[in-house]
Amino acid sequence: MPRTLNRDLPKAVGTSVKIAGWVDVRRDHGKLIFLDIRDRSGIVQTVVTPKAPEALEIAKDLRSEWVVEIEGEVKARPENMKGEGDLGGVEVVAAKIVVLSRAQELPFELGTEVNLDTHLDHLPLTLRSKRSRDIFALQATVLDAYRASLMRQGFKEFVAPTLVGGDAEGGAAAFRVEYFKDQVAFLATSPQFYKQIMVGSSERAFTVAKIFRAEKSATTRHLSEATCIDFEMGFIENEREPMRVLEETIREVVQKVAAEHSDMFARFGTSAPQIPAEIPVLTLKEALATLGKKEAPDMDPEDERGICEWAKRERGSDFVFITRYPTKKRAFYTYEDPEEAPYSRGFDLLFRGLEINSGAQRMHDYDALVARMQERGLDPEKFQYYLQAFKYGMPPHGGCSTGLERFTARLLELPNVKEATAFPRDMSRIDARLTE
Ligand code: AMO
Repeated sequence: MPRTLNRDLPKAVGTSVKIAGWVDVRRDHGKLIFLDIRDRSGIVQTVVTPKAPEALEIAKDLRSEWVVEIEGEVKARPENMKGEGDLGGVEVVAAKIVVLSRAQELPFELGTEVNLDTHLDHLPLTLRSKRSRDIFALQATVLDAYRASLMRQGFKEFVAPTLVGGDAEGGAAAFRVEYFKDQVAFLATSPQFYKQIMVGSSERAFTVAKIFRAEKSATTRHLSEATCIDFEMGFIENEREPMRVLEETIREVVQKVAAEHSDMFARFGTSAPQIPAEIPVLTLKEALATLGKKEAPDMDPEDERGICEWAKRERGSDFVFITRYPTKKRAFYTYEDPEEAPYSRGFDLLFRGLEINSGAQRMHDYDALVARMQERGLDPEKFQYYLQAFKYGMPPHGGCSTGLERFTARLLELPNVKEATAFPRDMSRIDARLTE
């Protein structure tokens, strides 16, 4: 008999089926044993009665997370016995149970609240919890919708390399790789150079890339390995164009997430984010003035939270753009218009108190870029490969990068970005905790 997925059981009332999955919960009631069986499509109750004595004997041994196949008849549950959700109206009366895999006793009941370290120590188990399944179902939708939106807007996906010859961000600490003859390599801190090079090939390019940051800081928003969705586009007037593309993309992602996971936000004690007709845009100067602060070269995490509260209160927006940071605070490739000096055409997008995206118009003139490198103490010789893109004709261009884990974490208001990472790496963890 072929397997039926739990979600198809309401259409199968009165027929015999075979379901397969994990024992989520077992409950004993007198001579009856109830098993909640979890598969990728949902959880359904099965009941084992003395009318199937062999199945009942097997059911007596079953514990949470054992993997089973159950054959039986699908019945509608009486009105007063209905459970929650779409599958609450049916149950499977077991005729036969086959154990596919046993599970050892669990260290704690799945779904009980444990501290973050304990949760991360046991990810092969805790990723099965409803909370984790929700988070990563939402993240998959974010990725899918982000890609679809960029493709609709004329961007082509490419795959960026992870082994690189230098640190694109200059300042973000890079992991060294000792392997190559006569050269130290690094793990990429950003696909920055490659997406700019791809503008020369496809005008509008995007990539979903792994980035590696050897930051010696343990915070709720930093990972050693993160996932970025980066895009870059040619023929722009200024940074407002990539900002508009980003805004459109974020709007489409939020719409898709809200449509597909409407019930999820309530489970996480939040709601779908609010985006007004236009996401508010403030210069750094305006943002600091709004917070009653003196001019400063950057915002600290408290300022980011403060300005997001303002945007929500005054503009009904969970998102706010900050522009016009001082050029010297931004990466060397950031464009500065002489009339706007000393401010750059870089921008950040803040969402519910956190920077989730950073971008800019870039320098596109070869001579100006070489001069900027020299100003910053970078040796243009070492960037000859990248500089070819500019030597051989590069239009004015710009783009940006969204941190997938940060975006996911703020969508569900998770307190730590690590919870929005299936397998997080930080200073003190690669799967297991690292000893000091
Ligand atoms: P930036 O360094 O701001 O910009 O990175 C872009 C976005 O990536 C995410 N991010 C991180 N997430 C988790 N842990 C980290 N350690 C981490 N570092 C970065 C953030 C951030 O907004 N090349 C530029 C982008 C551009 O100009 O297009 C860059 O790398 O969400």
